[in-house]
Amino acid sequence: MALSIGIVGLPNVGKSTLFTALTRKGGLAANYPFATIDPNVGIVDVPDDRLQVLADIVRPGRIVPATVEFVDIAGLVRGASEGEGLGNQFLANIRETDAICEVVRFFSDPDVIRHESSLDPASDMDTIQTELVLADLGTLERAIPKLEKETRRDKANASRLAIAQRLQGWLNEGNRAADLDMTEEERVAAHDLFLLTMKPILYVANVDEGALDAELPAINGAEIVPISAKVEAELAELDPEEAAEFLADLGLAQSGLATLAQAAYRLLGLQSYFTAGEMEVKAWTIPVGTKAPQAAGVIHSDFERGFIKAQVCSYDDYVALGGEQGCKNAGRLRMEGKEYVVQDGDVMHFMFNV
Ligand SMILES: Nc1nc2c(ncn2[C@@H]2O[C@H](COP(=O)(O)OP(=O)(O)OP(=O)(O)O)[C@@H](O)[C@H]2O)c(=O)[nH]1
Ligand SMILES: [Mg+2]
Repeated sequence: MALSIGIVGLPNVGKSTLFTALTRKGGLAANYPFATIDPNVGIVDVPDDRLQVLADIVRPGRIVPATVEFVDIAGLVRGASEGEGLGNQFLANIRETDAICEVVRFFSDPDVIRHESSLDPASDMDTIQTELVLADLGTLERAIPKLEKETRRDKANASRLAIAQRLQGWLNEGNRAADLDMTEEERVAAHDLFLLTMKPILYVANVDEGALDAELPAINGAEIVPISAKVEAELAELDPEEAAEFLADLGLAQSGLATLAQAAYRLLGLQSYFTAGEMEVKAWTIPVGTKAPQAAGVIHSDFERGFIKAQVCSYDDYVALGGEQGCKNAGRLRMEGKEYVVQDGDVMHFMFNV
């Protein structure tokens, strides 16, 4: 299952421009079929230069990158929870995503009209936070009576009700659900409420072309990734060589989309390991700290259930020693068991028995 990210922001800040650039890029990428489930959902490759390096060694039939699913929705405005603008019904489309990416307008183009509730980045971010919090309060208002009923029927539900009530108080003070002090167990219960402010959030500053290399100060304590949606839209039209040239002209090492995908990985504490064979070289997404059996389970639940051991080569060794045989000859091919914590870039081969 691909990691999924919902895009939010005020109207006219460049959400759809960025989304279109993202998905067009995905459409061009070599092997993953760009799957549009509906017009507002796009699956995008996570750029990772290491895949090509591995492919140059293994010469596989294909390269399969990790993917991220982006969901584009209409702009939120101040008062959306009370039906202003298009209201906030479409927030339902992003309730089940893993994270939220908020696009904030930094570009100056006077031809692009600012929505009346848009002033400057800091206040725009406050507006969106308020609307997300209000949407969550609406969710809780519907969930709590149900949980009360369930608790009357079965006392085992009391803890779920209690965390919902605590969250309600916390959100009423304007806070994000994720910032509430919760036990691991409460977090799991809270997760079932599908609150938007429970999700990790990533801020994208949609900046002017000329401001791409400028350092952005943290706003409201949040790290913010500068991207030009306009540049990304142009890049998405180019073939790879032209795109590289264009990026070089702008003084950039990689596209904003690559930066965005990487930032999402970092935010969510994710990393990749690889499988490399004749058929394919493939990146698999796992949370940092995942042990070998669970990492195997990302490929197939049987791999986890019947896990015996994993043959592991670090990415650096694999590349330096020219592949699996080279690692073996140099004694750098390791056999690891159930407790092995998979490292970013590990080239893995699982042995299992079901
Ligand atoms: N100059 C400039 N214009 C941009 C940039 N990004 C988007 N625009 C323009 O801003 C307008 C709105 O862009 P959209 O991507 O449709 O904005 P949106 O956030 O999806 O808006 P809603 O769907 O209405 O909420 C379009 O005319 C874009 O061409 C940018 O980086 N620079
Ligand atoms: Mg849009």
